[in-house]
Amino acid sequence: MKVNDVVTYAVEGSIAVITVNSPPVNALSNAVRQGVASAVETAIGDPAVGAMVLICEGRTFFAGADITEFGKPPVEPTLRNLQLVVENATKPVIAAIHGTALGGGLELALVAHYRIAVPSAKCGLPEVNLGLLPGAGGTQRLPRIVGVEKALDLMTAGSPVSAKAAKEMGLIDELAIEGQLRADAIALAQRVLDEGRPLLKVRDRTEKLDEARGKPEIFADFRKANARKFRGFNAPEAIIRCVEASLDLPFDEGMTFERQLFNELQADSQSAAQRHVFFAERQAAKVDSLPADTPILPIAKVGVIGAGTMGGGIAMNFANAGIPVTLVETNEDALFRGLRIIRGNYETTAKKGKMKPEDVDTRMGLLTGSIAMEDLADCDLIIEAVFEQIDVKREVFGKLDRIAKPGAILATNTSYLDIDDIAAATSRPDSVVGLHFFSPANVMKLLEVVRTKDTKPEIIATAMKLAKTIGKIGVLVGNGYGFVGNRILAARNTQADQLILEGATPWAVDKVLYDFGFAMGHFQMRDLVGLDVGWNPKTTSSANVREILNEMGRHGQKTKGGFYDYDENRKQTPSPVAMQVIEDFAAKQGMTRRDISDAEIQDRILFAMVNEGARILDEGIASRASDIDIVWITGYGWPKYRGGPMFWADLQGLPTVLDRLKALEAAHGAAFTPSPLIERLVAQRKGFKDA
Ligand code: T1G
Repeated sequence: MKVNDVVTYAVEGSIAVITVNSPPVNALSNAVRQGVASAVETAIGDPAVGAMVLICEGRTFFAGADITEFGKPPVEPTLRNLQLVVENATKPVIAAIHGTALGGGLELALVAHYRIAVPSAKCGLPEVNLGLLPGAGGTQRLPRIVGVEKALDLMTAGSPVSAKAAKEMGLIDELAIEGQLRADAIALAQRVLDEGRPLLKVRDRTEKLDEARGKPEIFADFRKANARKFRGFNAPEAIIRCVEASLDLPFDEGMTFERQLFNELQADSQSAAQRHVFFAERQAAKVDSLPADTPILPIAKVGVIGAGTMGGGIAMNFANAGIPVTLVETNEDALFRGLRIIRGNYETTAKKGKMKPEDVDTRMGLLTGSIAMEDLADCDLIIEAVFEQIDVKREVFGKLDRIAKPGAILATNTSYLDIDDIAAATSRPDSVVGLHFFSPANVMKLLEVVRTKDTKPEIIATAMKLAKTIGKIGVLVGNGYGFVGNRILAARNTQADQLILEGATPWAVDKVLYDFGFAMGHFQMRDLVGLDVGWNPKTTSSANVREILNEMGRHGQKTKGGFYDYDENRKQTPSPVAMQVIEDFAAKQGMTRRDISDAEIQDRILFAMVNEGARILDEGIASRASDIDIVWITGYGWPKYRGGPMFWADLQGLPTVLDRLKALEAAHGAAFTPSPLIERLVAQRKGFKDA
């Protein structure tokens, strides 16, 4: 019978089956919680029922609390009160898991008396990814069922474990046969009844906690081992403190402690930022301007031109997804070198246990080398990753146009060049698109999909779908200088270069960005990428500090010297040589250096980036402020707990941003001339999220 729109109740023999069907992921919304509570109470009151199964239809068991309800007034039964109904049921409750039992979904399964899952299921507590902690008893029950150390790993990693691993650690009791979860769950419920098994409550189990008692080093070692990974994030430390409480406090007091820390995290801007990122990532995959029925073209075979760092990395993405690739180079030496590097990358990954050794040959088997572009004639998609010069790109595309089959997608991996200009070298500009990968291309998640003025809808739709297929986060951007990411990086470059001439040191600038949450500072990143990227020894003229450093052979980390000096372990130290170059160059410019505060460094860099983001939005190069956030979080290491440059600006308040920009414009010129979009939004009392 229907309990409500999303929950049904049926009785098979003496087993009640409570089924939830609330697409897309059976999140524990108000309706789901109300329906399940009502059904459990019905089963308890039904004399024909001896035990009950809680199961979901659709793609997954409950995937967690309903994130869209966060911040709204609680509606009974809250998740915790629903858990009490289940945990105190006088008849056994069996949780039947498929898909991904996550967050509150797994926490609900933990108050059932037994848990069964199909082998393809996964279980996890990913709240840490939202800047939260498992707030429905996960931090108190998980250590009791899998032990303290596994609980710490599971809850701070935020990634799910397989059903097999879950069974091995005691998280679930049985594995069902794939495809017959319902039947196996009913059978388990019947066995629990027939065998008179006890109504096991996880909250009452202490054997796993006892193993950790008197071992404070577990927590000290865990904190030390993860200090770098957790740096700046509030949630992981809160989770560790809750697990410590599970040892030190009686269960109910532990629950109170968990609730207190959960509420603190939920109210914190870090969680708001990380929830923003969760939805922004999913939004970025949607192209509002494309009709839903836009055809997706089949990509059965890919061609990549250029087997260098970028071309090789790009080719790996497709081989990883099982798509055959023809990799073209100009000569055999370059081709074989490129293939050797790819094989080496795979062998390193396999040695780290991140892929099966046999997969190295499987994936290499998908790569065909060639020195003839004619071999790309049957490819559905061809990506060029050749030298970043417009003439070279145009020549390649002109040739491609004559070779590629009708309907093929012609893509360029250019970082800065005008793709309209490249497309004009072909007779099919509407089939040309930018696929801007980030180095290392087989690792970095971000893929800027660049539309030109002519790129046709099916090419855009296909490219966005392809991003997902190869495990990237695709963001559709317009064709403008530096697209989105590099254009904002250029704004940061300008301020950073200016600041070190005016009196700041590169290490002071880097520390401000590191303390803000970036994994590395600006100059450290430039040393890593290489100061000689885009530098031409033939035309260099000591026009700026970077050129001078290059002329001195200081190309960055790879030459053990750039802005920093590097030892054999690549540990960097501030370089007196680089500092002298900066001071001499500033003097030559007639500049008098001054002390510059960290606050000024941060303001000038971050507000210049925000202002550039606003210009990008105003010009339509990005269609959402949140897309810009995703670009900078996934492509450039903007700290996720700060939500991205546009989210961070909204957090400061656009009126404040506008005031600071005006002050900075007065002191430092046009880079800070407020984008008209910011002025409009302030006048309308809106934020970037409304843009
Ligand atoms: N609440 C609301 N909507 C959700 C949701 C959730 N928990 N999870 C996913 N969606 C939506 C998502 O926005 C998208 O919507 C659609 O479902 C498909 O998602 C008390 C407080 C489950 C692995 O963190 O990891 O429980 O765009 O595109 O790639 O301790 O979604 O289609 O309109 O991601 O197949 C904890 C988050 C919550 C799990 C499926 N749970 N979700 O991945 O599809 S906090 C999570 C995921 C909590 C308790 C705490 C993934 C997925 P639309 P999708 P997918």
